[in-house]
Amino acid sequence: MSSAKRQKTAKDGVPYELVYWPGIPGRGEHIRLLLEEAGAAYTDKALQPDEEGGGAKAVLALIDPSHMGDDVGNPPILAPPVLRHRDLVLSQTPNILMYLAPRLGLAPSADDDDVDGIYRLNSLVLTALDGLSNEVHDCHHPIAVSLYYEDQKEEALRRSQDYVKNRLPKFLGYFERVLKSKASGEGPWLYGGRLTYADLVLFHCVDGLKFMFTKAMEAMEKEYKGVFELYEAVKARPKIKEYLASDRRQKFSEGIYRHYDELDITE
Ligand SMILES: N[C@@H](CCC(=O)N[C@@H](CS)C(=O)NCC(=O)O)C(=O)O
Repeated sequence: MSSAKRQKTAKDGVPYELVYWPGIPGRGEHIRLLLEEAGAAYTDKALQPDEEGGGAKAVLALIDPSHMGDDVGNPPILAPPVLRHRDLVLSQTPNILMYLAPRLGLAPSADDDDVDGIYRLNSLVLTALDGLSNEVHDCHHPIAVSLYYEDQKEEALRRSQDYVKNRLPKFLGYFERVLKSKASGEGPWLYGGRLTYADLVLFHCVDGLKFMFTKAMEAMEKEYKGVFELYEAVKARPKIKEYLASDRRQKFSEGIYRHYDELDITE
């Protein structure tokens, strides 16, 4: 389906709207993956042209310093991704995911027996985003976000070397341990023996890392078997598979996960 607006039935009937930078999967991708797996109705502003109020224009309107939030209690926004649902305007990726996941059946909800499950899942998600997303961005921008990669190449290489040697194995090893824990339950999933949004988050992190640190990730496949099995299991899910092959899925380029040959190191 090529349309930016998908009209599958949302569980509560109100479509979601994602506002994020066009041209990269970025942090917005974590949100897309939940919506896609659940078959939820949503509009992806990144896929709409600027002239129709989409694309970068939608983001810029929200983060403009003159934007003062609104009368229904939504504060101004500093950075995307942003989720709009009914009159709620939310920022911060893990916050948005926590809002969506129980509604989309990808985390225990308040009515479930596992009332604390969502907080346990949030621990896993925040850990994945710390080590396998935020720190990855620091690998190509170790000095300053406001500088070009070309202005910090030497430091980026040093940072990447340390990341691949120490941090990447630490975080992949942690998730391998989670997968072996009793809490993970049966099957390839991180928590409770069923697919949750934490699995989708880890999937996207691994996908991005495979793009950026291709050689290192290949070398780690044997050691962190469970993590890569989870990756393949998510990739094979029918709705995710269809989404990944569609033109709704944007290619990795100049976002968090970037491929620079000189940073594609083993150890
Ligand atoms: N912790 C925030 C980070 C948001 C963020 O850094 N967004 C990026 C795009 S992925 C951005 O546009 N940042 C602008 C800025 O930091 O000035 C989240 O998880 O949503």
